Amino acid sequence: MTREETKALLGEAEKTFASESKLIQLESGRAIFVGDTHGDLEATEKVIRKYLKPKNNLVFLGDYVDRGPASLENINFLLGQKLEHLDSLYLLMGNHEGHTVFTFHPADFWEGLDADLRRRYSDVLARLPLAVSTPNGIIALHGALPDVSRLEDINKIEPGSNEWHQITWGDWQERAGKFLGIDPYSGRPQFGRGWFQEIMTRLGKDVLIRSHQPDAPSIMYGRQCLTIFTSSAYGHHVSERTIALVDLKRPVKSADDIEIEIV
Ligand SMILES: [Mn+2]
Repeated sequence: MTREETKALLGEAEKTFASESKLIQLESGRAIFVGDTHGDLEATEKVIRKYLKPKNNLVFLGDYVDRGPASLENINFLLGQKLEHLDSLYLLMGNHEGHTVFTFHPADFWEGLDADLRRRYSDVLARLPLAVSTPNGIIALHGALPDVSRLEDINKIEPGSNEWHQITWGDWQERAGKFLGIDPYSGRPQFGRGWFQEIMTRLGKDVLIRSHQPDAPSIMYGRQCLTIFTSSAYGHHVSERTIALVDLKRPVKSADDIEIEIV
């Protein structure tokens, strides 16, 4: 893509995300959740080719850039697909989309851009929605649950706020407690079982689907917290690329009600 084509794509994407809610409420059909792709364009193309079709809602859980070999191609492909499939493809925000909101290393995608394009990508990606809700008990987002009193309050979360950090940067630990502090090495806020139960009760949800934390057990908290990854960029930490499929008409009470496929 030329610089002009890239800027045109970013301009259109910015308008699209500005008109989308931070909380996407799915209504019917099937939902397909895709974990971090992190520059794994091949995984993204495979998922889009197979699952982007009428009556499917395809939800990517963030972290499209950095780590893998094709970050620029991956994000540009996803943005282009989003513009063509406004009501069936959703791109949630991961921490790697918020590089200028909260800087981190390594960030090979961001550091490889010139200052002008870095600002444009960051302006556009800072507008991505934060969470997906389904009528059958699921909330999906990148990391951990935000400290909001009602689901709709997610619409008011601003990039850089405490709640934004919880969603995009938060990790879960398989132990008691609510907020367990900030990990001194990664800067990630850590949460325990008490936080999960309290916020899920407030939001009226049964199952969380998220990505972000390669060392997390794939199923936690009474089988109500599911962590998936759809990238080869994690090496030995994540051996398979998985997606989660849900029929929105059927009740979902635990991970046992969710179909997992390897792509
Ligand atoms: Mn992440």
